[in-house]
Amino acid sequence: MSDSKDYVPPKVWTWENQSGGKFTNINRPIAGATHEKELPVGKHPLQLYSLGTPNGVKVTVLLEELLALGHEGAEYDAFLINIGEGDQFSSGFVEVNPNSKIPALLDVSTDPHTRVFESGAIMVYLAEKFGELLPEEPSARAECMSWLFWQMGSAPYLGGGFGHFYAYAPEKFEYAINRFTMEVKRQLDVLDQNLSSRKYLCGDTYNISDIAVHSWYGSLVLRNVYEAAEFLDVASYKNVNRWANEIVERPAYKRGSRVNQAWGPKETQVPERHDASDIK
Ligand SMILES: N[C@@H](CCC(=O)N[C@@H](CS)C(=O)NCC(=O)O)C(=O)O
Repeated sequence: MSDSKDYVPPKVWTWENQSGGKFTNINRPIAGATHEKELPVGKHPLQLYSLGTPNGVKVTVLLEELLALGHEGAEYDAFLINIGEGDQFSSGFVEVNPNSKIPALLDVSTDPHTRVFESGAIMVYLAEKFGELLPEEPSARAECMSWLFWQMGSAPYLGGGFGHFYAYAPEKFEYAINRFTMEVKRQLDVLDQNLSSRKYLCGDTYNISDIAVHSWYGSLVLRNVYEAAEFLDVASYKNVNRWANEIVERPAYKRGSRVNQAWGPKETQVPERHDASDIK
């Protein structure tokens, strides 16, 4: 890799000289499976193949909310997909998600089975299947969908942009860090202004958009993600902090946010979930 200030892009990019930076070993410019391997299937209606990252946690928190609401059909097996080891490129995983990213869901209670990929699509699928946490009235539904899609469109600037260049890139590029810091602080301000007059993102009622946005921006303000709490001055977003602190007190959040976690203190990890008692 040449020094960034001397780099002149070639006429046609080729897959070589990729070095440094976290995730370099799993990045590839081609889609599809790298190896043959079936996915395991458990005993419950819903089979989740995931990892406890913000995109994964959205789904496990929603599933725990649905179970808390009494929906037995939301019982799930959560299998661990180790993206650092390339599990997302197995033939079985690619059948459920051709995009090779967690989370991926297989609903085996339908005939034929239903595959769903993209965390936002999984959330809408589950909310519609159980008639929960997604308003039916058209304008309330539009507001919920707007914040859900806001999260899906915004978080890549936070994770893939800010987080990547602030925490993971092999060098600190001032231009990239400035560009993405500007955008992430603007996003935090969008949320903060919205939450200045609303208890939850859409008003008085908690819904899937809160779960989705919380997994990224709630964690960012509460958990020193990317060790950037001071750099981003996250404490100054008072309304986001108030909302985020309230959500982490929900029992379903406490349960779901631990599923598919294979790091942190051993006693809180729940790498796989096949029964409610797996989350102590
Ligand atoms: N837009 C997708 C993003 C999913 C995503 O980026 N997942 C990451 C982990 S958070 C992943 O599986 N990365 C593996 C890879 O890039 O190979 C979603 O929301 O489901």
